Amino acid sequence: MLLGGNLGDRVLNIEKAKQLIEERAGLIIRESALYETEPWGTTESPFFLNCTILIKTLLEPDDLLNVLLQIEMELGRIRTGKINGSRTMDIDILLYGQRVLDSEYLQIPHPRMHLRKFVLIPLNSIASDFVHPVSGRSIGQLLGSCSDDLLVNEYEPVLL
Ligand code: PH2
Ligand code: MG
Ligand code: MG
Repeated sequence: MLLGGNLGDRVLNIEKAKQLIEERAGLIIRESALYETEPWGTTESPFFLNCTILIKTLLEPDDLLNVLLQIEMELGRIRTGKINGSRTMDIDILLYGQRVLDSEYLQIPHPRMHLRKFVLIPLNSIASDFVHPVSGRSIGQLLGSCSDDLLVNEYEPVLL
């Protein structure tokens, strides 16, 4: 999964999201560092913090999605209807094992993940050999051929 937000206390929101995911969806097996990332698909937003996690869950994808949407709401997400708009928390299912799913509400693998370094860099750090079920290419390979050049840097908190 990919977690990210660009409004409010970004670090705290990611910490809270991870805690709620463990309480309601399943154990976090791996997690990436936090990355500060340039907004993709919009220019007038603040930078995002993003990270990826791998979880072990008993929930089916659509039940998992409902749990994640509920957590987004509890963390103050307001859906403005703007595509790629600013938000306190967005939690996206990128992959679900080797499953491929295409419904009105949920597409797995995430259809734009291979275009975005803010996804591929954190994902590569926890699952570089994982094979994408549609393209048959590993995360490392997808990253190697991704032409996105927006900034993605490991987050270094400013200590006062
Ligand atoms: N999410 C988006 C659109 N743009 N840009 C960055 N850097 N990080 C995101 O998580 C992000 C984005 C839509 O969900
Ligand atoms: Mg998203
Ligand atoms: Mg989302």
